[in-house]
Amino acid sequence: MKVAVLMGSASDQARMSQATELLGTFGVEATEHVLSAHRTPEAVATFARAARDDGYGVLICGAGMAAALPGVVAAFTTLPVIGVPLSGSALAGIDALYAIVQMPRGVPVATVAVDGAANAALLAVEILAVTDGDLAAKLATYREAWTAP
Ligand code: RP5
Repeated sequence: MKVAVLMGSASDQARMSQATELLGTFGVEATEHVLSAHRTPEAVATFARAARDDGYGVLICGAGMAAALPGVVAAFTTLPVIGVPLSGSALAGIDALYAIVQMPRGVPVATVAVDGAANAALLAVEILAVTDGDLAAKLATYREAWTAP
């Protein structure tokens, strides 16, 4: 299954591409999309509604400031959505963190750290690895190398 890496602006790309690159090292196909909850809401809905049928297993959404993108995407799909709050605003990402992490009951978004795109990728791999033994083995190897003293 593929992973989609969505972001609210092209200005988010440098930080969100960390997720795309990390997914690639695990052999997970990842596609990047600039889609905005406030500038292109119809396109966001269209993408999210079709994502399961299009072969996606997890959707990673990075956004800064009011950061509605992850929640809006989650409203249109029951695929797991991982939100990445992005810094760069006058409030240094606290605004995006609060917006993304405080989803009301019923429509969850799993939230990682501010600028935590790499962990979003690892969490996506962990989700896909629940039903993919090869991927689980790669994760075990990665974790072993990462935590080696
Ligand atoms: C959000 O507003 C984007 O995710 C970005 O982090 C922030 C600023 O967007 P631009 O002004 O670069 O378009 O929608």
